[in-house]
Amino acid sequence: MAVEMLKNYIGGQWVEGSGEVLENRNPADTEDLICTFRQSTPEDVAKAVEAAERAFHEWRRVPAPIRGNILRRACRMIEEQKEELARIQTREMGKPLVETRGDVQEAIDTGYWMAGEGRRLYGFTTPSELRDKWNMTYRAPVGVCTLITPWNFPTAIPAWKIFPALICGNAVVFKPAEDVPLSADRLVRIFTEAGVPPGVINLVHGDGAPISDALITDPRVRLVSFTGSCEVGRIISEKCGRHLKKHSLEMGGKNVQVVMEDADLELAVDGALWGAFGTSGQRCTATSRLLLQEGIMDAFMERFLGRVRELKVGNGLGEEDINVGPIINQRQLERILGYLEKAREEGLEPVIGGRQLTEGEYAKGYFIEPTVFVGVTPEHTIWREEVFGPVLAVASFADLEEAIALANRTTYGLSASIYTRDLRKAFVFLNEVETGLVYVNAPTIGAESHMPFGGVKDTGNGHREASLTVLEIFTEWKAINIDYSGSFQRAQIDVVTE
Ligand code: UN1
Repeated sequence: MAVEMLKNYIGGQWVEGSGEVLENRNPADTEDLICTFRQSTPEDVAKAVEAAERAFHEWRRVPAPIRGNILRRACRMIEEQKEELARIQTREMGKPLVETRGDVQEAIDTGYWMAGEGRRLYGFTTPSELRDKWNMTYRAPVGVCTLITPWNFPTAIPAWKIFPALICGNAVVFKPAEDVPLSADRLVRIFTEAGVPPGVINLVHGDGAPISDALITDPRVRLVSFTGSCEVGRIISEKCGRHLKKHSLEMGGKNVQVVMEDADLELAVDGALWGAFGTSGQRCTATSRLLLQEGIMDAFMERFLGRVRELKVGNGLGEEDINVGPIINQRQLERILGYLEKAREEGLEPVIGGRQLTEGEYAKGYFIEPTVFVGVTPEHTIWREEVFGPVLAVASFADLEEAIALANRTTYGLSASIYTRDLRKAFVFLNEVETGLVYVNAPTIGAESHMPFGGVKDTGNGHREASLTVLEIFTEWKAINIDYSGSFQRAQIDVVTE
């Protein structure tokens, strides 16, 4: 069967990009060519922005509950196609089916939540200090939004951005990661078939760097929403800053799981295993540091390493019991191997794992063994930098105070978890740890779509996706003042004080 050549979607038309042909291959088996597509050029992006700008003015006038009906239809279609979308994801980016089904489910949950928002989008009314004057507010759309999304959640993260953007009345230019173009294609098809009008959602494929100016600095683009690395986020933020664009960034993490001596160790082992090695550690919420109280260090590590040894690494499309899929691509593989090398240069030796898997079933993919380093300190590179791979740094601590200090010894601030049976310790930790998400007796991954998602410090720039907080990103407050007194009244000046 001929390999499908994906197209961009601009102004309601499927059109080929103008740049070079790129390939989309399965990271578990690089002989599996999934589809091809063309790199978009700045001209392609400009057309998408133009189409979005034109469509925006119609779409923003569609009553929000009606926009909600269209989005609800899209949710139903995603639900119907859940298994197919999950399989596409696994083939494109490798995480096991159990996880890609969860990814699609996260998109469905977000979609229904946001479709319902069409009948809320609450503003507020408030008294005026002047007589016979009414003050009220509402949420207006921002305009054309550029959405730049990563490959690790190929349906969920685009959905986190597209659903709220559309319910609020914005039009979007969607630039998915070049590793997952097929998931993006299928998602956009669903929105169009559900009735999202032409131009309201536009899709441009390819590597972001050559088209970043077109995506970001075009005067018609009002907002950029990005999920990805800090490195790219900074570039985007600089461009947005210079051009005064609203922008929301959701970036890296160096997430910690703390285990106190009083914890349920089995539970904590389950948590660390899933947090560190789920999605092969390729989550911004992945557990990359594990802090163990001294008294349980040995007992915990014995159980934990036993379980790490049992993890099945492989092609997520194969048997259902695969726990750890491949690394997304050659570049990331090399990056992770570079961190392993660096750790060794800095005097660390893995207590388990530490190698690329290249034999047999692994020969055609990008696989790395689940890897654990013990005795890692804040001076080590793997303590400080986000590896985005199946690599866990373990250290011990004496008491809660030290655990909190160590947890906060990072420039990132996304997710943190503590395992303890002591309520007081849990509360002290959740208050003192510098992250946007905190878990008690649960792993650092697994955020729900109706809770604010995002972090502090270098993880973000002050926004929260998901839940109601995402509306702050995709709307602008309009403050309305209606003076029906018929007289000339000045605020602060013509105020009747008694
Ligand atoms: C990400 O890794 O970018 O909390 C998002 C979680 C998922 C989302 C992760 N619900 O791990």
